[in-house]
Formats: sequence, structure tokens, C-alpha cells
Amino acid sequence: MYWEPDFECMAREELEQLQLERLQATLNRVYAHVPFYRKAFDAAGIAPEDIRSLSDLAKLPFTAKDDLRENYPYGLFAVPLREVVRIHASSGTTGSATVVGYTRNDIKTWSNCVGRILTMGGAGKEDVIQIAFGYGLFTGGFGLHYGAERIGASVIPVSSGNTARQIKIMRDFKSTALVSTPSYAMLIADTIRDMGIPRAELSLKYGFFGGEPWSERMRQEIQEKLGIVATDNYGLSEVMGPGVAGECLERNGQHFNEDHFFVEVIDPATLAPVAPGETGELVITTLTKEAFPMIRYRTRDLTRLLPDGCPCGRTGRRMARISGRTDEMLIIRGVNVYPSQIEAVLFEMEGIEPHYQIVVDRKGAMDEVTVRVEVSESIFFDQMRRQKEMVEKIQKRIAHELGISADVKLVERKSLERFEGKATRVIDNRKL
Ligand code: DLL
Repeated sequence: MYWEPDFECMAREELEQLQLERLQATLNRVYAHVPFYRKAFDAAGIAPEDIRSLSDLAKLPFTAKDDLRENYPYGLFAVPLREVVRIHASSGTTGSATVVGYTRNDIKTWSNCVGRILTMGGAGKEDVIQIAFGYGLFTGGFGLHYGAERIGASVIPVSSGNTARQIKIMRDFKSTALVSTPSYAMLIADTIRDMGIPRAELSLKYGFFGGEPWSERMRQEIQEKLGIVATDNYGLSEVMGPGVAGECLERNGQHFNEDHFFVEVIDPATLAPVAPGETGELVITTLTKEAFPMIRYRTRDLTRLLPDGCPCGRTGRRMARISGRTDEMLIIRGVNVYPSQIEAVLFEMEGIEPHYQIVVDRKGAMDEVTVRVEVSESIFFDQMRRQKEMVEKIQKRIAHELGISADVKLVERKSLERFEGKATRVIDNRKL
């Protein structure tokens, strides 16, 4: 099932022509209406009319999160506020918020983009979609809400939090699809289990999870516990919100909505494009956004593009799961470490629950890493010897895979914090 097959299944050549036309229109618009871009293009000695092919785009400078902050709140808007019908913002963990805006047309495009993702993950007008993302300045709640309404589903805008109520609603209202962060889905699944609610009392069939990184292992667990088909979907407020890319039922990479977004993958150190299929930083240029166009936005998300051709028939390029963020990289005694690498080691082990926390401290001049990980009850209450063996096994694997030594602490099930929105799994005390 497709939502907009003419675009989702467009032949590559035709798609690239459309991208080029839309790119040129976008560049003209930002040059005329956004002083930041005009200055940046002028400094690079490039005028919009110099961009005659998609590869010419590489001549233009990148845009980064700091550029958004420096232009807080409305400096990068390309239309007057009277044209703007919606404003969202991301709080971020540092500095001031970044503010984004949408025209009426942008909201329409956004709804269709999200509509495509819901459709490709199995949902339709018969579905009852429970949206457990926060409604507010975060783009997750409203973004999914409008997309779900667009496809004609029955939408339950429950928002995030109050897990017992989520479950009551899910059961009583017969929700067939759950929309949330993967970590919240996991918490909901575990709570259902703890409450002893039989799976047969729920009508759930699909889960649409995004907003944060998760692993294949987590997908398997959520699918199994909730008895659903779970797909991954990706987006970021700076370029729209959810709806940038999503998985079809093949569950093998996320299709970009390429008629609306032009994607590049670059080496974050050299800024040159990576070889096809290599991992690098995702860079996105919006092709249709009116209020808040973005040119070559450095997402800081790491991924790789997958080879063309998906059995679902969509031609939109796919990317592999986001494997980390450039700004999440920890430098431990000079070694670059991504939390996702530690997660991968943990999840290889039998008896490990998908909950962990990485704590980094500095003792004198030394960085110290402690990995706290929940283990199944049988291990936690087992003899010391088995626990010790497990700790040593994890330490060895971390040393072998990542080249760092880490302290490993096994903790009891449910002792680490749970999250109703995006999970925070790294606590870096060195910055404090
Ligand atoms: O999280 C938009 C969104 C909401 C996407 C709901 C999907 C579902 P921001 O709050 O601006 O926007 O955060 C964007 O979250 O740069 C990624 O680092 C991360 N992220 C989003 N989706 C995924 C995903 C929304 N599927 C930032 N996998 C992005 C991994 C993701 N990371």
C-alpha cells in the first residue's frame, strides 16, 4: 500500500529532475528572503543560478545547529510571520532552543510525508492510532497526529506519560497502532506484562517508533512482547520533524521522502562525501519547505545509504538505522567511543535486559567509564561466581571491540531510570 505512489515509486531519472527543479526554487527563495543564506552564498562566491545540477549543491556551504541558534528565534524564516501557521521548537540540551515554522502548505506536505510513513508501516483508515509522543513544542506528537488524521485513521492524542492510563486506553479503545519512542514502547510493554494483562485483551498490530536511536534487538523484544510489527521512522525538527524517512514492512532500512528532501552522507572530519554505502554524517536539504527551508543541514546523525531496490516497490533511497550521533561520541582516554558500540556488546550477551546506563567520570587525569546494566532475575539472584563471569565477559568484549577498559556493574531489573520520551543513557560527569 502506498499513500502517494506517484512520488514514492517515481523512476530515479524523473525524481532527480524534480529534485533539481525544487532545489533551484528553494535556493532562489532563500537567497531572496533569508539574509543568512545570502551572506553565506555570497561568501562562497556562488549564486543560485550557478547550481545547475544536483551535484553542484556540494559547492554551497553547510548549515549547522549553531547557525539556527545564532538566528534565534525567527532569523532563518523565509516568509513573514503572517504566513506562518505553526511554530515548534526543540529545547536541546545546551544553549537556546531552535525555533522552526510552517506555512499552511508546509503542514499539508508534512501530513502527507507522515501519512506515507504510516501507510508504509501497515496503517490505514481502519486503524486506531494511539499517539504517545509528547504534544507541544516537540514535533513528534503533532507531526504524527496530522499524518494519522490525513490517512483517515482514528487518532487518540493521548500524549506521553501516565503509563497505566495508556494501557487502559489501549485496551478499552482497542488501539491497533502505537506511536512513541522505542524506549517508551518498551516501558509500556514491560508494564503490560507486569500488570498481567493477556495479549489477547489488546488489539495492537503495529508500532511506529522513532525520535531516538534503537537497536534491532530492541525491535525484536518490543515486537515479541506486544505482538506487533514495529517499524522505525526518522526525522528532526530542523528539517520538518517526523516524516523525513521511514521503514516499509520489509523492515530493512528507512526510505527517504526524496521528493521533499535531498540527502548526502559526508565524512564529518573532512566534510567530503563518503564512498557509496559507507557510514558518515547525514546532511539534508529541504526541497519544498516554505517557511523554514534548510540548505545542507548537518544532522550530526551517523548512517549509511543502502543499495537501491526494495521489494516494496518504493524507489526512495533507504538508510540504515542511525548508528549514533557525532556529538554523542565520547572520547575516553583518547579513544573515540559511541554509546551504540557499547550497547551492541551488551546486547550480544544472554541474560541482559535492554536497559543500561553509561557513566563517565574523571578521576585525576583519567577518564573512567562505568557501564550499569540490568540483568535478568535469574542472573541477578544467582551465585556470585556467575555474576563475576558475566562482568568479566562484558569487560573483555568491550576491551576487545572498543579498546577501552570499563567498569561493569550488573544491576537488578527495573533499577535504572525508564523514559516516557527520549531516553538518556549516557551521563558524562566530566562536563559538570
Ligand atoms: O525527534 C522528530 C521525530 C519525532 C522523529 C518522532 C521521529 C518520530 P528532534 O526532537 O529534533 O526531532 O530530534 C531529532 O532525534 O537528529 C536523531 O538524532 C534522533 N532521531 C529521530 N528519529 C530517530 C530514529 C524528532 N528513528 C533527532 N533513529 C535526530 C535514531 C532518531 N535517531
